[in-house]
Amino acid sequence: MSTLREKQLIVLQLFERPEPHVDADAPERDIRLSGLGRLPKSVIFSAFNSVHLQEACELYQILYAARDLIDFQTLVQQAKQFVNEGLVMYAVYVAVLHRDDLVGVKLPPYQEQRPDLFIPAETIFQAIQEDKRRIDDQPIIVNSIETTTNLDPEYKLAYFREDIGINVHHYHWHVVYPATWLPTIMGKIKDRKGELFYYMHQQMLARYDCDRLGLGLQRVIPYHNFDQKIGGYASHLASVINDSKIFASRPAGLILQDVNRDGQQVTVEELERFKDRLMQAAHLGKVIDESGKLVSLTIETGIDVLGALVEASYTSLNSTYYGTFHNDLHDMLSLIHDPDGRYKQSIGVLGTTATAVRDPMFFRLHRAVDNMFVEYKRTIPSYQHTELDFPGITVENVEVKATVTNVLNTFMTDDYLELKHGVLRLKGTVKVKFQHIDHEPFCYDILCHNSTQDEKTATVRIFLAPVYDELGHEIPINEQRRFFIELDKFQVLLIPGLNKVTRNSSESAVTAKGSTTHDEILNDVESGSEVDHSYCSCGWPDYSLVPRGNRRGMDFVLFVMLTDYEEDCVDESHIVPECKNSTSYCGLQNQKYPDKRAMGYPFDRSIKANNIEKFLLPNMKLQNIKIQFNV
Ligand code: CUO
Repeated sequence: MSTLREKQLIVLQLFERPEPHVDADAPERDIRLSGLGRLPKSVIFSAFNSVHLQEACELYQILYAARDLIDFQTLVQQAKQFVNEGLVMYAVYVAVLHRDDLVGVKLPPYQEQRPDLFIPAETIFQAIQEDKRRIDDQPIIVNSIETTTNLDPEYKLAYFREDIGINVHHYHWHVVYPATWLPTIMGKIKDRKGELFYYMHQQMLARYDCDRLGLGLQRVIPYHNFDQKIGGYASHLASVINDSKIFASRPAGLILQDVNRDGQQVTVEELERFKDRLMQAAHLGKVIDESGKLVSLTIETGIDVLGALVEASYTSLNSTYYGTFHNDLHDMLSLIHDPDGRYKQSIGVLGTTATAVRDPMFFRLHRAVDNMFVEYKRTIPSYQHTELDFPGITVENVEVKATVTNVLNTFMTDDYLELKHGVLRLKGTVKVKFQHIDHEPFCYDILCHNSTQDEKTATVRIFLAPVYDELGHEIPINEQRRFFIELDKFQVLLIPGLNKVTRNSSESAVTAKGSTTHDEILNDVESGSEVDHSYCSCGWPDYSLVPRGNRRGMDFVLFVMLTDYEEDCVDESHIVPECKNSTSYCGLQNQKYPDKRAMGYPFDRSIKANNIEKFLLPNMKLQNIKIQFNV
């Protein structure tokens, strides 16, 4: 039985790049791997392409089922010789995250493994050149370049779309929740996976739209007219492991085309049909399953079923009839520049989960998808008072404590990414210097009163939304509810009488607390310290917890609500989770989602009140705050 330290070393070794074997000394192939190696090594692996996904699914199932770590290691080494490298890496990430014998082992940060998916090729190639020319082992620093000019208004949002932490979060989310996950084969549930697909992406959109308003831009326009010309984007990325294939850029003005290349066939007409069928399911609250039977979307599980249908995941009730709408849309948009492959162009960034968020079309695509879920939620009755109140509990006051009370400051800060551990095969340390958004630390002070005779455990739910729209008008409540971003959710024990609850921004249940670098993992291993804390790499970056705001100080409303934990808790709440990062957006590994309420509650359903003040009950409170961006 290996120690955690030994396992950690094994996992790090899995990611080392092998020298290619010449035929003479090619290793024997394990019979379990026969049939794999279908995707050519030169092709960029896409976790939205159904052909790629099927092969990746077969591989991670084999790796997950490996007898022990030696067997696992041998299979990975063999697979690396003849299977597409990006596909192997994805399968290894999925298998490591889920194998019972690797609980507590850290995965090397993906951005260090694949810096070429996060840093422009110009910078990557400069790093490679400077490393080649090095005369000593001193660290080399290179500066990341900008990918757009301000001739494109979308340039203003590049700091968000091209943020490394946000893209890594998105990659990991799709590794934790693979579209191809089959609980029957893997033996583990992915609780409310379809609902989380809806909610996590909805929150990304809400955060993006908050920042758009702050920058004086219109909120995202859904992409549902497929005959419409779309905007352009150039990522400047190249996939080093696929012969440095360039991720195709997209000039403005292209229109969606039928795709027919590399074993992939999807037509725009089909996509329209799937869209209409999905909308019909959302409106009627009924889905036709594979056997032709009508299945009702219930209040408890309807959104989960619809999420699986729209993505579409392998647990879709009927992918023959409803297609794989969302994945196909990623796929088709990523090939819009060369839909039949005549120019041998690679995909654009929308085709991979690590790069898709960079493209403004990611948000337009997902806004269209989100609208399907909103249409469905509109058919569900608004929450009754009894579903919102917490008798005996009153929130008296809420304040955000920072340098100035109820004012939050944001700013850009420098950061560095180490390139030497990943696929670039560098001789020494080369770091890319880049910038990301950040905010000052803050805490919430919540004063609440428990007028009952008993102690009560409350779930504290904290959300934030902008007050004014693009034109400076107050945002109507049923539009504003789509802007509400979740900042935190936690439990607190309230004694009878007055209670003061203080919570730090760094404790947020939506964020990951900064990823552990490859060097830090190595240090742990070398210093002999057992890595005893569990790890999960999914999670919104802590530095991006609050919106950017604007220079004048942008008006937001903070919403705090206390609900009865006895009604929120799930049966398994007493189990100590293996991985507790960002539970709101990532769930708990191998356990039920730790909140019985609908994701996004209480803003997931239409609100009858005319404005947010009228929606309030005694267990809720608002606080106006400003977010000021400092240059
Ligand atoms: Cu995450 Cu479309 O599902 O990018």
